[in-house]
This record gives sequence, structure tokens and C-alpha cells, in this order.
Amino acid sequence: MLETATDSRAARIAALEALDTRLRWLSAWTIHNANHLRPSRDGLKVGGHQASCASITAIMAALYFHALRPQDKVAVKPHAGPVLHAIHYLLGQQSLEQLQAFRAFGGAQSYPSRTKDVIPVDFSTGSVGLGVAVTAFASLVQDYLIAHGQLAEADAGRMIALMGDAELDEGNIYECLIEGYKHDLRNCWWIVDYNRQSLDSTTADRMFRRFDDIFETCGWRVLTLRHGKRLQAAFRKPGGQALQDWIETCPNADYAALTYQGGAAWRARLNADMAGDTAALALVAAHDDAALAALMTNLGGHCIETLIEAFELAAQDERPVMFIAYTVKGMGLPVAGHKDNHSGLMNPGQIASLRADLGISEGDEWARWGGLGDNSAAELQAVVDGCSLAGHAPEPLAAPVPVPALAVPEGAEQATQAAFGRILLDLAKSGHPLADRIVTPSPDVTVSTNLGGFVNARGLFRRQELKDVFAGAKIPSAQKWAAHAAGQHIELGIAENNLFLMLAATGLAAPLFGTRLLPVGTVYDPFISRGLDALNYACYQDARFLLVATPSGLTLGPEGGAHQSINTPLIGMGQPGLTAFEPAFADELAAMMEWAFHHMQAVDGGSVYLRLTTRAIAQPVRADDSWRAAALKGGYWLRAPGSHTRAAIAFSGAIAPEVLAAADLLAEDMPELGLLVVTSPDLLHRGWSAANAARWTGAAAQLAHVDELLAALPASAGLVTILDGSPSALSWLGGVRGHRVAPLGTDSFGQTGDLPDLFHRYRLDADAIVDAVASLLD
Ligand SMILES: Cc1ncc(C[n+]2csc(CCOP(=O)(O)OP(=O)(O)O)c2C)c(N)n1
Ligand SMILES: [Mg+2]
Repeated sequence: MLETATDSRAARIAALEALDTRLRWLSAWTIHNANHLRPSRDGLKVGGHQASCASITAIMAALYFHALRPQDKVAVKPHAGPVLHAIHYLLGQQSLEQLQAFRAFGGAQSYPSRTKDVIPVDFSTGSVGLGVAVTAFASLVQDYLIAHGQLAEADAGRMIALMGDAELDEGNIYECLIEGYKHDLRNCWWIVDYNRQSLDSTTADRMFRRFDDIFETCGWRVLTLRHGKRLQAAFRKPGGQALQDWIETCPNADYAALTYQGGAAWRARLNADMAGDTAALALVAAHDDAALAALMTNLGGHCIETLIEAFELAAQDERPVMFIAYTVKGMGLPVAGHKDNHSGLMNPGQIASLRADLGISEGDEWARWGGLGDNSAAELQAVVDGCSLAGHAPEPLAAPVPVPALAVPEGAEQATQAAFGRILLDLAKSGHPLADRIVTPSPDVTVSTNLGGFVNARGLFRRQELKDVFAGAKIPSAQKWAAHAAGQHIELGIAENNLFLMLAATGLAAPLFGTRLLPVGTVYDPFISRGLDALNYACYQDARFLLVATPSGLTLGPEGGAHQSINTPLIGMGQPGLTAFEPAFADELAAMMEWAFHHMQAVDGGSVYLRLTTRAIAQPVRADDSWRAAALKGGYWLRAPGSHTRAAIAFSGAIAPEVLAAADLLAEDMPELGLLVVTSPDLLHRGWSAANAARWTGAAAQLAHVDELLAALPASAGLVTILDGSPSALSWLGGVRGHRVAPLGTDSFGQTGDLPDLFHRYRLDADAIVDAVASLLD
């Protein structure tokens, strides 16, 4: 007999249903193994989220084994990590050893990780909300590449987030929605696992339909997958309308509790609530307890047919789509619906009975197709082998972009912020290939961070052309503001969090889309804190970007305490994946930017943070270039100490004039005073730690750069450390070789004022430095 299209669709749905079950089993078993079978050495709970996985296995089976295309990229909600590993295990791309080492050292990570997992992970997730929003920014980056001729429109993928419903509470989602609307977001799907449970309990009923409104307002199509096909069929039967009405008005908590209690509880409640409606009662009575429980949990997010229909509908155009897929947290597990099931684990008895229900023999738990006959196994294998992930080769390494030598801007007095703008402008005008790959996102501080010159030269980016109305009306303005497809500046709204997610997405252009972009994002230094989690998130997944934070510290002067950054040098030191520099002089900055463009492209490289200022200061006259290499390692002697030196001043950034003035005041008494420019407390400290670690890791012994620098200072000498920021960024220098330290810096909130007043009040002036030197000699 010939197979019809309907038969083959039905067979496909049946296969995907079986794969849903496999994923539920394998994810549950992986977590069970980590918690109950693998020996524990520390008594800590290993954890894992069986209920969060079971909630989304149907969605992931339908997506990965049916709807996904090779060019699509997915962010998987953190707690469904084991499902992603199970998918790759079925594909033969994940090893048994990795699954058995889930949450163990070197094993599959608890939450999908681009850098630490051995399977391909498009976006890391973990901090809820960020992995969702990054897909929208990735889609904007994809559009940028298409507009710049770096990617064919036909190769455009969908950027997809599989998200928990509690992620909808994160504010960054709404900041992203607004930005997405402004930039005409497309090719983005967010699939909500709408189990109406978060970590602590069930979620607020009052949000019902609010999400639809919010997303639709922002241009999204909302597809609500509330009921599965079996429930829909029941609704069409006599009494069905009453059942539907009951379900649709049932509070989240009641629904979850009844799901947990099972068939008999459903029956008792429905019979009570629909008493008098003979048809509805008959409909309920036509199901035994098990069938009734199965019917009542046949929600859209568990119904393969509903899911693939929705994906097909959404795929008809490019509009961003939010799928609200109703689900049951812990679906198919004994913990289903229980409000405490988020971190709840099945006990050994429960997992054994689930195993038995699935026909899997003891000892066969890890078998890919355990419990299935040969024919079914072969059928499922064929579906799996036919999916887009099978045989999908990783993106080839994107070709590096050459980096030219960056010239130092002219000027006897310069501020690092102005020099930054000048260097970028020169680069833009040079026509060097590097300039073509620079993208400059900024959250409404383009002009005030000196990106304006670059933007004038290279234009704003918009897929659709946007005229500069002021220029058109011949109203004088220093800033051109026309946008077009070839523009290279991405103007964001003021929400700094979006800057960091945009840097994350742009900084992943090479691994995601095969073309390197070199993002240079600007922000006011104090407002780094607003996007700190997103910054960490970007670094965690090894996105490569240059963050230019300016102005900073007390040099903001009249802007006052609310704008003064204090602890950002410590953020720079503490953030893995980010090398922080604070240049004092323009030539240091040019060297750092050149270094940064290399570092952003190096295999073992990373991102770079430059803390700049608007304070113009006198530039040093250099005898030669010998400072340069040392500056790029974190510091150099501006005036080297001698064998009789009794004190040295180690300083960072724009308080250089105060340091030099103090040196002048001390010149007579201390002709051999040392002046150490610390260009990067971060690099110095990292180098020191690495050298210490080398002693016990067996790596070749090395002298840390900071050790080498301070070796020049006699052991009896004292060290004044000073920067326009938290003094602890430098005070540790005394620990390297035991020099006595007098630390200066700011560790309280600032206020308005001019620099002499502020530097005096916060003890950053020459007098304070002289006092500090004196204190060391007492
Ligand atoms: C930013 C952040 N805050 C808190 C947590 C801790 N946390 C992990 S999961 C979760 C709730 C998840 O609920 P939901 O998104 O609905 O996922 P699901 O129900 O599918 O497990 C919370 C609060 C986190 N991972 N990230
Ligand atoms: Mg949830």
C-alpha cells in the first residue's frame, strides 16, 4: 500500500512523540546519575532540574528534530541543559562519559556553555533573561552583516530562545523589546515554556494575556499554544465547551496542584465544579483516572502536532514570534505540578518505576533506544539522522582582520577620551580594512564619549535609510545623523544593559556567522555597573569587544557624585575574560587600542576595557619606545628608581599631573624618587597570580612583570599608590616584594566641584602625595 502524506505526517508526529519521551528519560536519568549513583566526596547536593527538563522536552524534540535549519541558532533555557546534551547524545555528538560526568569536573555543564561544553552551544545561558535577549541582538547583528554584504540574505537564520516563563519577569527582556522594535527586529523566535511555575512557586494569574499585549505592541506575533489536539477534540464533544471554560478560568496554582494529585483529584474537582452539567459530567466520566489526567495535561507545549503546526505558521515570514506554549512543569514525572518541584529530584524508587513504565530494563538506562524494538529504534534513528544538526560542521574559523599601527594624536595636552575619538576618526579616514569591521554601539552617549567623529565618517546603521532632518534643513550641527545600510554605528537607547548584550552578540559574530566584527562600545564609566551581569555574561561566552568607559572618577568634576565611578578599576581586575587598562597618556592609549584589536582576535585572547577621562593633561616627551612593551604588560617606570631610592609613587591615569607636581616638590630631598605608571592593575595582578600559580602547576617558572618592576626598588623603600578610584586597585602592590605602602584613592562618594577642590578633599593632590611619602619615611 502506498504511504500517503497524512500517514507520513502521522508517523513523523509519532516519532517526535517518542523522541520527546527519550529526551525526558535521558535528561532525568543524567540528573539522577549525578545525584544518586555517582559517588559523592563532599556531601554536597549535585542538583539538576528534572522538572524543568520534562517541561520542555516536547518543544525541544519538535524544534531540534523537525523545525530547526542549519543556519538557525538557539539559546536553551539554563535548566534544560541536560535536554540539549540528550539531543546531542542521540545524534552521536555527545559521549556517555560526558553525560555521566554531568555537573562534575570536566563533564557536561549544568547550564549550556559555549566555552566549556564539548557539544556545540550557540549561546551560553545561566543568568535568566540574558540568554533570551541575546538572541534578539544576534538577529540585529545578522542583519548588520547582511546589509554590509558579509552574509547572504538567503542564509539568514532564526535566532531562537527557549525560555522559562519566569524569565519574563526580568527587566532586561523589556529593554530588549523596545530596542528590537526600534531596529525592526526580524528572524527571532522566543518560545516560552509556559509552565506557570518559577523557582519558589506558581506564577501570578494576573499576568494572563498581559504578555501577549506587551509583545504585540512591540511588533511581535504572539502564538498561544494553550491546548493540545486531544483537549481540542474533547472541547468539540458534548460538554466540551464547559470543560474548556473551566480550564481557561482555572487559577495556575489549582491547575498545578491537581496535576500533581492526578486523575482522581481532577475527577472530584471537575465533578464538583461542573455539577448539574450532564454533558460535561458525562465527558469526564468517559475517561478513567489515567486517561483523565492525560487529557487534562494535554497542553499545547506537550503536543507535538500543535508545536510543529505553530512552527510552520511562524516560518511563513520574518516577523519576530513569541510562542506561549502552555506546559506542565515535571510533565510525565511523579513531581509534575508540585510547586516545590524546581529543584526536586525523583527518588530511586520513582526513577525505577519510570524506567519500568518506559520498558527500559535495568542496566539499559543509558542505551540510546533502550526499551524500544529494533524497528522503532531504526525509525527514530532515521528521524534523528535527518535533522539539521546531524553532520552540521562547526563554522570555519573566521579570517583575522589585519591591524595597522595606530598613530598617536598630536597635542602637548590631551585627554584620553579625546585621543580615543581622534584615533578612531583617523582609522575611519584611513580606509584600512580594520576600519570596515569596526562597529560602534553606544547607549545614547555617542557624542559625549567622542565617538562622534567616527560616526560622521562612517554613518549610523539602519536597514532602512533615515534622513538627517537637521542637515536637510541646513541647521548647523557638528554631528551628522543620517542612517543607512552601510553605516557602522549602532545607536542604542539609554538602557546600558542592552549595550552589553549588543557587545556580546557583535563580539560573537565570528563564531556565530563566520565574519569577524570588532565592536567598540562606549559608556559612561559609572554606568558599567548597570550592565554588570550582562558584561559578565558577554565575557563568560567569550564574546570579543572593546569597551571604552568614559568619563570616569573624580575627573568628572562638576558632574558630581552620582556620576563618579569609584570601584570600576576593581571590576576591571575582577572580571575574567576582560583585560582592563587605564592609560594616563595618549601614546599609551594608542598602543592599548592596537593591542586590543589583536587581542580581540587571538585564539586565547579576550575583551578589553579602557577607563578614560575628559581631563586634558600634559603629555610626556619620550626619549624612545622602551616604555611601550612594558606598558602593555601593565606598567613601566616613568622615572626609574636608583639604589638609594627611599620612595616611589605608583599611579594610574589622569592624576599624573598631581604625581609630577609632588615629585617636583620632593625633588630636592629625594632626587631618586621613582615614578611607576601602572597602565593596568589588572594585568599586573593577573601576571603575579599566574607566576605564583606556576610554582604549583609545574609550569615553567616565570618572574611576574610586577615583580620585575618592583625588583628595581630597594626593599627598604616605601611605595605611595594613587589612582582616581578605589585605592585597593593598587595597594596590593606592597604584597609583591614586601614594600611598605601608603595608598591613596577615592573610597567615598564624590560631590560637585572643580578638580583642585575635589582633589584636595579626596586627598588626590600633590600635597596629599607628599604627605603620604613622608608617612612612609617616619
Ligand atoms: C538572574 C537569575 N536570578 C535567579 C536565578 C535562579 N533561578 C534559576 S531558575 C529560576 C526560576 C526559573 O523559572 P522558569 O524560568 O519559569 O523556568 P522553569 O519553570 O522552566 O524551570 C530562578 C529564580 C537565575 N538563574 N538567574
Ligand atoms: Mg516556569
